[in-house]
Amino acid sequence: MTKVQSIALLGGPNSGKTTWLGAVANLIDQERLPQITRTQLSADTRALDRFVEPLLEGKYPPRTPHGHRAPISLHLRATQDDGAETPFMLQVEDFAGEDMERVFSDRLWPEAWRVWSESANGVLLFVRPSELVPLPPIRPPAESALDGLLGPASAPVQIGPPDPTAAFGGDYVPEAPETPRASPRDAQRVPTTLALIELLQLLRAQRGLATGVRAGHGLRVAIVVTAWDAVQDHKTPNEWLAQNAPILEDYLWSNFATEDVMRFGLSSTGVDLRVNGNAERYEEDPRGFVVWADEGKPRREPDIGLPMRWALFGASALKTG
Ligand SMILES: Nc1nc2c(ncn2[C@@H]2O[C@H](COP(=O)(O)OP(=O)(O)O)[C@@H](O)[C@H]2O)c(=O)[nH]1
Ligand SMILES: [Mg+2]
Repeated sequence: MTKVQSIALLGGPNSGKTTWLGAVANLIDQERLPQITRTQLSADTRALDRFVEPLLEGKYPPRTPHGHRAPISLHLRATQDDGAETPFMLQVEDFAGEDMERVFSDRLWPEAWRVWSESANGVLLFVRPSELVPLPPIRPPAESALDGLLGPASAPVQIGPPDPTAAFGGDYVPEAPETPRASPRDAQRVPTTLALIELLQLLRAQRGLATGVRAGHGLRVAIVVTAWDAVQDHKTPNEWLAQNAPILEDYLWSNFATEDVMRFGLSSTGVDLRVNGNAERYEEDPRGFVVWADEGKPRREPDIGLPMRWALFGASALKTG
């Protein structure tokens, strides 16, 4: 018997995982998700209902309380155009900030991560733009970015005549203002792109792949930029990632075959349900959409299950629609 394929959905807290799962489950139940059906009802069905119910009322599922997060596995089946049926398992895992910090500080992987990382045939990595923790800036931020944070800026120091003591009086100190120092109270969070790269490094290590080797290895990686309905100034997720996650793009380029990597923009709910009037709109038509770049041009489909089918079948999944 062939091994059941497995797709891992990973993302930090608030990256949109629960919303997507709830929306997918809702559409499957209504038989409105192209080519995807459920094969088994399991204990996870109840967990899933908790995500679906708020969506049916046009609300985002409540945040999973800390400490109650548990991995979820769904047994699904994809049916291709030729009728071939592929059963697969969708495994969903939060990577909490503190788990990620331990990975970086102690090189310790949570046991659960090892389990899915060994079996995954494909991964969906969720990134929500408003939750992106950026890399620390290389250059000091522009003065204008510090407005309000540091209080009013001091008057620019003039070099050469006129004599500064004339303008500032006897208290004038001829020194450039000090650069603010990092303090222990500053929030320390692992930058999102580094966390994603680290997860991909784990997947590669499980497969004995050295860094910088671009071998064909049967592992597809979909980077899914969520809440895409809120992204205004980029036409494709490729453009957004190139601008906001260049280090991740470099890493993907040097470690994966191009056909094994795909970028999606995903809106699980199509609109922001928190904006007036949108909840009613969503209740009438609970469809979201997916956007991807097709030879550089944006393509859009209402099929939010597409990233899953791409992870299973690759480019052939994108021909439908
Ligand atoms: N505009 C918009 N916001 C979304 C969408 N999906 C999720 N969100 C927002 O992201 C928040 C966190 O989503 P959630 O699915 O709970 O993230 P999780 O922690 O990864 O499970 C939600 O409460 C929404 O505010 C979407 O498709 N569009
Ligand atoms: Mg969640």
